Amino acid sequence: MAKGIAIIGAGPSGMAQLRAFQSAQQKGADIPEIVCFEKQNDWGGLWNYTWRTGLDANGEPVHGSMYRYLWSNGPKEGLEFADYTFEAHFGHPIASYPPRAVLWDYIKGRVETADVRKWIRFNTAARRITFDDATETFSVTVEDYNKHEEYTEEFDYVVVASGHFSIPSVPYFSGFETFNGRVLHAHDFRDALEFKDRDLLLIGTSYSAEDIGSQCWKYGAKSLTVSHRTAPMGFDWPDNWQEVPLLTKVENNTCTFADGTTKKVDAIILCTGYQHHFPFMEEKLKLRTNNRLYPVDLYNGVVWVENTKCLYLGMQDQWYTFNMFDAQAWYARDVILGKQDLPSKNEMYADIETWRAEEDAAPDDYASIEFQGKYIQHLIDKTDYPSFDIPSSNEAFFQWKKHKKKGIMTFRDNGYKSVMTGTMAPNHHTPWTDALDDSLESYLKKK
Ligand code: FAD
Ligand code: NA7
Repeated sequence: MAKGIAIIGAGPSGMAQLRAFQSAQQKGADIPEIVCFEKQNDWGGLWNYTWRTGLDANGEPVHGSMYRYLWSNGPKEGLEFADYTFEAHFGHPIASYPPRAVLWDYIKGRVETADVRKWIRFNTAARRITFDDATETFSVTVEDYNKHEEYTEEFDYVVVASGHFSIPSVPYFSGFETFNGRVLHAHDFRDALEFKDRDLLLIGTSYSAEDIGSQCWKYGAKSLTVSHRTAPMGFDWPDNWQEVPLLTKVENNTCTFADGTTKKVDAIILCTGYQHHFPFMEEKLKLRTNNRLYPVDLYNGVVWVENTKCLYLGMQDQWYTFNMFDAQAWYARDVILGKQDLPSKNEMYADIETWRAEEDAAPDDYASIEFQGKYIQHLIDKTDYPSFDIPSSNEAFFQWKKHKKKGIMTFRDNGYKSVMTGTMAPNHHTPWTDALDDSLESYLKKK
């Protein structure tokens, strides 16, 4: 059995790993020493909101990409923990699209109950992780900001759970350097009120563009123009919202698009996605992938094929989130505890290719959701993580997609049935467009 495990990051994926080990321990298993290094001063990863942008108090790149007024962009019924339900946490059923603070409270509740905070060293950033083939151990060098010291410890296993929606992909467009307004990436967006009464250009057509645009619309932006590289989103946008082809240049405040049309704007938000970025991993351990459902080089989406003592959690593009991280964490735990057989390198690479080919063949989002559901089922079948009805869970996502198509500003007013408890979510007391207070207290108020 392994002597020591280093976990990098105490976001939802790292927290799932801590809970997975604690669950085994609770059932009587001997577990190795666990040390989780977290560069922030609290847990929750992206759900731990920060007002900061740029560098944090320690000069670290700010991890947070979440913003005020963020409400879940998918139904909570698709992410519910199988071992800790929303109803158990809040004491009563709640509506289906909770704001950030409510989801943060939920994910914290489980690990507080599990009493695993003692395994985390906060304010401690991973700096350099290397593997010595002779001793078969990892050297993990970290910086402790409380003590102002750097130190190195040896571990048998490393689990990287540092997230991949934090380091922005930032394209350049001609004229940016002389634009008379603010150009920012979604990573640095915090408060929609900054753009009240402003004309706004967003670039990109995925979650960030859709949701940041919707927030800004809700909080009073004058107009929204969304520029696409591949295809428009095509929702039933409000009258002051238009979709245009790709930006070609900016002159003063005037933006020109590929079809020759122009628009004067006050600010430009680049909703152009994020990079998988692991500067602390030595090259032979470093995951290099784009954002997709089945990244390269990870067997079962988790185990680094070239060194199976190194594992990555949460590196997939995400329909499912929290319960997928759980399925991965339970599996990773059992790999570390020696309870999972790993095939040869060639077989692992061949298996990865089979999954990736299936991902590539998925004709639409519905098939992609089913693909991720199948992946989760595949992992759950290997461990004692409580099984849940994945087809019904997929169905919650299908309904969500349909509700978005029907009304992009009203989809959050719908409710779905919990796959874990069978309870139907109540409607929220206020339609999303009118609900300006995103606090936990306001959300949990009964009608
Ligand atoms: P993260 O949450 O990113 O956590 C990683 C942790 O690692 C952080 O605490 C970080 O400080 C730490 N870390 C990083 N580098 C180091 C280092 N060198 N040393 C030590 N610690 C380190 N998902 C949903 O289910 N619903 C949503 O509505 C939703 N909205 C989203 C909105 C935005 C704007 C973004 C960016 C993502 C959203 N997500 C949403 C997806 C989100 O990725 C997951 O919910 C979840 O936060 C991923 O968890 P994680 O632990 O893998 O990564
Ligand atoms: P995504 O989902 O990775 O999407 C990135 C978007 O940015 C996508 O529409 C891309 O267009 C677009 N993009 C990327 N590069 C460019 C350039 N150079 N020019 C124009 N457009 C570009 O990132 P998000 O931030 O939206 O979502 C990430 C997570 O945050 C997500 O899981 C949510 O939960 C919240 P493409 O379609 O490739 O042409």
